[in-house]
Amino acid sequence: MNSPHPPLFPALVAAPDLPALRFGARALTYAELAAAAGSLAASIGSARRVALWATPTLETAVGVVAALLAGVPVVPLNPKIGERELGHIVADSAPTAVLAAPGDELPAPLLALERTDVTLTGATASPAAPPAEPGPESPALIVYTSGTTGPPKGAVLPRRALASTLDALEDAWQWTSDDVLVHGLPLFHVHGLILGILGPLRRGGSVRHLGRFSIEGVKHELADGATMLFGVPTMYHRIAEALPADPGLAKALSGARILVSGSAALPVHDHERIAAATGRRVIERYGMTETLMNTSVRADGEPRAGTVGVPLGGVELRLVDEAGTPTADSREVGEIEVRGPNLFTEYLNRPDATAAAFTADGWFRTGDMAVLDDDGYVRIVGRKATDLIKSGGYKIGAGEIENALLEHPGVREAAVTGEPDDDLGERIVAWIVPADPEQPPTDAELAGHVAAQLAPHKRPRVVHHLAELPRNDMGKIMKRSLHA
Ligand code: MCA
Ligand code: AMP
Repeated sequence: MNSPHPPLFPALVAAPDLPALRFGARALTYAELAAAAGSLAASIGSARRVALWATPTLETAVGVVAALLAGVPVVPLNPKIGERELGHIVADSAPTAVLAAPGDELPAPLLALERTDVTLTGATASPAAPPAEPGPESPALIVYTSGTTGPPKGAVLPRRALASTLDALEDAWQWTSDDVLVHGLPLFHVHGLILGILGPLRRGGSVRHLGRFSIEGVKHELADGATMLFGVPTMYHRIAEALPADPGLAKALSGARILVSGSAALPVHDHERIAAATGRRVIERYGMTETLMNTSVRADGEPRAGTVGVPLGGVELRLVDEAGTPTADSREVGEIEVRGPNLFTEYLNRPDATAAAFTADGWFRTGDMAVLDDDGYVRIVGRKATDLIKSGGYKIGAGEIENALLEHPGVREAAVTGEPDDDLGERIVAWIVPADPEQPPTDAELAGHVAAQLAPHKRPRVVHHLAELPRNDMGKIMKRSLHA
């Protein structure tokens, strides 16, 4: 049957012999991927929604492609997720099945779901005719993202958003089927999964995933034919630190076609150290789970450290003041609002939050504060909500950590803030009033508690003990005075 909609991944049929995916020693061509994902798609086709145990493996890539082929919305899960956060996501997204690699041990909340193993064997047979392509508005992925308060919300991303963002990046980065991407990003967020796996597959190029980020891995792959590198600022910071003692790393980076950083701001100092050692300029792009990519420095444009470039094709961007009125002078700080085909549809089961996120005429309120250079380059200068922390490129809500800390029997009161960190951008700091000042919980115990309930990257790195939290007359915690 001919589908009225163009396929998300034309290369599955058009480029059977080309390499598609490589994770360590294991790799798939497009034909092998089409066969593995095609047969999995046939077996999950009747599912309403599937969860995906998103380990950094070939199986995760096959699982997400299969779900997209089948037109079944997929919810990627952090394999280090804690109990409370997993319970919330499973209850909220109500998947009917879970995809995992054979042998993966799944935690309790997933055991009640029908399990489908993602296998790669027998993947050399020629693919069956792919199912009809679902319509552009049908949901492709549901990606959970933190807010200032409450548990994470599921951003529903339609196929149209994936296609439009990846095609806008094709244009901005001159991204082609000849490109070979290397990265070691986690596969349960937009950056690693949508840009880092689905991006190369949409172009008909290939990706080599490192399993986990390492400088050695980056160096090896860039010296061995990889043309592009994606990373969060923490990764580029570690590269900048390693460069002086590692001429091989400088050489490998200088041979890359394009080095891209995103998920948080890359400090100008790291930009400069990398440029000085390699002669290459890292370019930044700016996105969000809800909006996919909004802006980027273009491959054919002027790289400008400290900026995230210009709006991508199809994306409208404006700055507004506190009243929501577009600023008259773009050199004044305003909140970034965006509109375009790259946007999500809604927060799952949260019409209230969805309504609050958009203006009446469809602009999405990003919460990011910026100014524009005279030629339209966007400079992000901060964030509206102080209760959102970006650590290692992960967005983390202070409220969810406070709630988890308050559940610990040794904690009477808790406040969470972010403070500058050279490596992580920001580190999570917990301020607690112990239930028993004589026997306060240890820092390691509190970090372990948060890691087990939420996720390891949400654990506090520093814990301060106070006799009481500073509060105003209304009883509200005055977080600004904590660091003082
Ligand atoms: C330490 N660990 C613990 C504990 N303490 N585990 C459990 N309980 C504890 N108490 C473990 C960690 O799990 C980890 O295990 C190891 O110790 C070290 O962890 P950590 O120090 O936290 O981090 P790291 O390994 O040094 O990671 C830095 C990183 C990482 C690699 C940069 O933060 C990262 O991958 N960031 C990427 C975030 C990202 O992709 N964001 C995109 C979302 P083990 O060693 O086993 O791992 S933003 C997005 O998508 C938007 C659209 C955008 O614009 O991109
Ligand atoms: P997330 O919700 O995890 O998708 O994170 C989205 C947020 O990351 C944005 O709202 C920005 O605050 C931040 N972000 C992403 N890319 C950049 C960048 N290149 N520079 C500064 N902040 C960024």
